[in-house]
Amino acid sequence: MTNQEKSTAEWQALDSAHHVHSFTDPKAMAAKGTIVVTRGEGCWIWDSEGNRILDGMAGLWCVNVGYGRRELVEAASRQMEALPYYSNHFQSATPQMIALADKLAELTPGDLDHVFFANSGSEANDTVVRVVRRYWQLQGQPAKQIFIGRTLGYHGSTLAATSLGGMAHMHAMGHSLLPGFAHIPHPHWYLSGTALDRDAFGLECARALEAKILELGAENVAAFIGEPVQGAGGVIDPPATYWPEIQRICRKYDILLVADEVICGFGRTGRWFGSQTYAIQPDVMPMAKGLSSGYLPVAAVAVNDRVFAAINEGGLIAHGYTYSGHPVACAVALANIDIIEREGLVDRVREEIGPYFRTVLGQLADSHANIGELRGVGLMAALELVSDRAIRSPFAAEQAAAIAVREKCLENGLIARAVNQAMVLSPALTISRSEVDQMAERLEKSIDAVADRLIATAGELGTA
Ligand code: PXG
Repeated sequence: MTNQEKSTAEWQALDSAHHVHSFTDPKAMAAKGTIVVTRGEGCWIWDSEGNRILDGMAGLWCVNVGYGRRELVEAASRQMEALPYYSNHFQSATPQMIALADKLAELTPGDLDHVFFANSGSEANDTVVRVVRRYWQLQGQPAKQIFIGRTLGYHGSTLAATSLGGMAHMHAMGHSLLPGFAHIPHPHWYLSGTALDRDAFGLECARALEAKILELGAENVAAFIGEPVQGAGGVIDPPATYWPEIQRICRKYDILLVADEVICGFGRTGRWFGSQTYAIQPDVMPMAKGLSSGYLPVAAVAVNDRVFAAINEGGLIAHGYTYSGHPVACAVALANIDIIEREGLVDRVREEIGPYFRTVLGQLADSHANIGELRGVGLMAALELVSDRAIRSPFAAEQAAAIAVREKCLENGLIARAVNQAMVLSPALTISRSEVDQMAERLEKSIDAVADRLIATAGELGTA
């Protein structure tokens, strides 16, 4: 029997015996078994039972050009034949890594013209910590080491990336918050319950950065890091006033600004980078995911002339990964960027499918009593589930409303993400209008199925 011929039950038994899943509660999963995904085409995946499922998350916010792209398979195969591996350590390079660095210098805004390679967003963010601290060391300011991030920020799962992020449950696992990392509140207007309007709230949140810098001493602060739109935190799109004020404060106190583009990059927000959507000019920009549309692991950190000039003068760069700039991954990333350019996917998100996506989800949000807010930009959105939208009351936490909706979505042939009490969608940039319609229909049906039950339970529990 070949591997492909195993039954779902056999896969699931082997899975629970030997495979430790990421971001999964093993006991919660064991009861029903993992979903075994076997094939993908466009915005659709198939499971081992033959079910065809609409992937509303483009994998994990990454398959920007959709599944099943022949060009990417061919780019990988050509490169594997010519040269499957060579490194960029010790003064060597391959044409693919040089060409990709050049292309990223062209696409990124301003003078972010110098690129380090890594293999994941987490590694890219570890690189950020080492490179930024090195920069200040070379500037004769070695005390500038602290990074300021945000609550609900997500920057990856290595120790440094976990510390940059503001996920309390991740900090709690195995003492993972390192010294030298601080956090300010995230700018979530709707759930903050603030009496301020969005713009005033945006300024208030940004000024928390100034207060934190003054508390820690600017002479000790290396950088502020933020996702242009917080993705894993629940698609927290900041008020228009937020980023300009953050930028002003970083400049005033000479703090480097790091824009984590791992989710927002490569068209997701309707520009090549979220920094362009929000008019941010970062000094350092980590990116991954959409860089290769997830076909192979590859990540990059672009730094500006100022940071590079110091590093360039500083002697040996004592940093790097065996697979930094892997030639097959770089060849695939180049072919992927070529598809995004050729098919005009960034403009499509900004001008056509992004507005359509938001209109359709907006109609759902307006008409549904259990949706309090639609938020997002481009092709990323969250719908906040509420038991009573007049008073913005969430469902009781123990009901895990969003997880129940997510499971119902899967039964209804849709992958959606549940974040706290929000349903999150982030489909491939190639999604068609009719697929957007199907996504909204399946989501609505799933919310309806769950909300009736939850409200009844809430009544019994006496919670609103
Ligand atoms: N930065 C950001 C902004 C991310 O979203 C990373 C860094 C880390 O990338 P790697 O490649 O190391 O995973 C991410 C990853 C979720 C979810 O809950 C989001 C991510 C990963 C896993 C789950 O939606 N983003």
